[in-house]
Amino acid sequence: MVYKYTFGNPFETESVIDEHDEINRINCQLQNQNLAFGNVSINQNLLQNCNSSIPSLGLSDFAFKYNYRLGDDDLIFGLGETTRGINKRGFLYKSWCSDDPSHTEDKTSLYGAHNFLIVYTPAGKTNPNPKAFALFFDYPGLLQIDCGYTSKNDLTVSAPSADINIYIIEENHSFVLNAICKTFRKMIGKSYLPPFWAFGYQQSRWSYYTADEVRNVLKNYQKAGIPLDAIYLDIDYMQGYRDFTIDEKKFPNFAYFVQELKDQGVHPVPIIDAGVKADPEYSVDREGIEKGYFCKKEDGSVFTAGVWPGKSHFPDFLNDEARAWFGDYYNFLTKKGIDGFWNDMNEPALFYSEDGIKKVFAELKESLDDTNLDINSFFGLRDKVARLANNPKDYASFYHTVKNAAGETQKISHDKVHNMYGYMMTRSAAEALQRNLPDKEILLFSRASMIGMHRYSGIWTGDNCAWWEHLRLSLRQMPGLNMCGFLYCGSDIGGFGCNTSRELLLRWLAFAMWTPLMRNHTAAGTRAQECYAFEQVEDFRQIISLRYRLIPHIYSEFVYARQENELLFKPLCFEYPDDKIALQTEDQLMFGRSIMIAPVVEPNARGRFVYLPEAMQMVFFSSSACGLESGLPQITEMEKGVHFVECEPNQVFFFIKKGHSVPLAMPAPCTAKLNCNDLTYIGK
Ligand code: MIG
Repeated sequence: MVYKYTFGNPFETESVIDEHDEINRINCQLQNQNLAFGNVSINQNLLQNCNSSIPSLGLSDFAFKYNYRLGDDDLIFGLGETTRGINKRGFLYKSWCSDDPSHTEDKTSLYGAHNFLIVYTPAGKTNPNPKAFALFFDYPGLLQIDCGYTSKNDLTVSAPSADINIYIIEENHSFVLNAICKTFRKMIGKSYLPPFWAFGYQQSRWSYYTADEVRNVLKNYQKAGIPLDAIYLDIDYMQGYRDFTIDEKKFPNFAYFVQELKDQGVHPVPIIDAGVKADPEYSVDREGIEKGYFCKKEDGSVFTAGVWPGKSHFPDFLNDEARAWFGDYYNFLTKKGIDGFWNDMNEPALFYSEDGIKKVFAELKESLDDTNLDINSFFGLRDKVARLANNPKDYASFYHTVKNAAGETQKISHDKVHNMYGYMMTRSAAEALQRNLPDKEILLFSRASMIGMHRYSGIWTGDNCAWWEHLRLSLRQMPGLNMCGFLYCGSDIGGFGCNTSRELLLRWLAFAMWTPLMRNHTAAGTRAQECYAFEQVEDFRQIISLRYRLIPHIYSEFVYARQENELLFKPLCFEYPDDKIALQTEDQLMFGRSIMIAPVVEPNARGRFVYLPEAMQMVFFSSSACGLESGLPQITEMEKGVHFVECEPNQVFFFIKKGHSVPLAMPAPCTAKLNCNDLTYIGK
């Protein structure tokens, strides 16, 4: 059963597209309301003010509050790309797409806004069967989701305005968690399907600065015999960070260069940034201004903020015409043979706004001669500058031009629809690519996202670090992302920030060989992170080769999950709902219909403890002689319970459920050379 509660006059997000008849629609006006689960209270006093912009993100009082009393044993799942565990209970999250490169566990927001969560009550003394319901807050602005943080048994979701749709999903099913996810996924529409080559191994760095550097990466991968399907072009391939331009000095004869790589099975994948450089000499900026397609300030002038290229303008992706206009520019690159893109900085990230920086400079000038700063004035000075970036005031200072339900044009301030920006940028690309190249499959993924965007692209999880904690975080994010519709996902393997280590990279690869997006990426200034940069390169070759051997299986599980609205990665308790240990397992996942993975995620480990919720077949790949690169793995039957499995960094193991088998191909240098007809089945 699905209930849809409508409060006020919500902004149409198109997150939900399948409004099937089984939805029970309840119009709540603007008053307190008991829902099927929990209740909503509306603060009429605050509501009066909520037509103006959000003054800051630190609001403690919200016009709209949803509350549900949690039982002591309840768990909370979902919330997509967020920090901490698979079970989200005990922390406070904020839905507000944020460019924050420090994903520490205290962070309330990352790049995505994924307002879907499930409350699960395992079977207990008072309820013989497990129970669950899910909530989806269809709302494009700031949302605070307090999962028993302020008060341990209160799930409280608050919003600054009361124009909101809430969906509640209830299912009666022995695998209730899975059933709920399926219903939700049906409501939000089928997930994006990338091209087959996008399941190959991909190498990135900020940046490979010249065509020759890219050629060199490819040559080294070939020399090491490590399979590869894509090399990324970060912002430095452009002319002065201008989207849809190529620096011909560094990348001469670009179309020829693209072909040269593709002839060797490797797709170059350029980055596109949300901010368009403010430059009257630059045609994209000129056209955007002429046509009125950039976001504007209250007085109608174009909103200007600094990002990579310096002062930039921000396409109004919420406007249908502007969206079509920007999307068509991707043609500039597809015409040169490009068939993959990554959209970055689309929260949108703002280093500073023109107005903001003027104000700070003026203030600094005033206090220029005061060198005797005490604790308050010193930190005040520092914060003035630090707070220029991604400032809530700036987000409230510009406007989108949108059509309302009656088809009339209206202005809406950005902060009210902030979380839709990356979603609509990516939709702009996806729709244009579909319109212009209807028969071509194109790789597309984005940094910022909201539910709904999963129909158009995948995501990567942004600027993580070369920390073991972030390997664990990546594992924990995958099931939540799948619940929210995002199937084509991955994290920067090896870590984006900080210097990685050989051991961390190997262990990370052994986990990421299961993620559909398998991309090694790192920041400017870090040590070389390409696999060939480390000792005993054969260890890397063997693990990546095993990924290729598994691609037929991974791809078919992906297609199945997409088709049937299933999860590719599941927490163990989704399949073993009555198992008390499975409920708490945060470092193992079910993959597809037949596999359980238990990656090693600790430094200096020679193996790890694994929990088997039932008897399974352990598949162990030790070296090329024992299945990693060719040949067959060792298979051992194992009983239900806890086991210690020894596993060196150059080894891989996983489990196949009894009665299932998994196909293995022979490795290939790239997906184009993979023979999916020559398969050997392991397990029985
Ligand atoms: O502010 O384009 O997350 O993957 O390498 C940094 C440079 C901008 C952030 C992305 C990262 C990319 C980087 N970008």
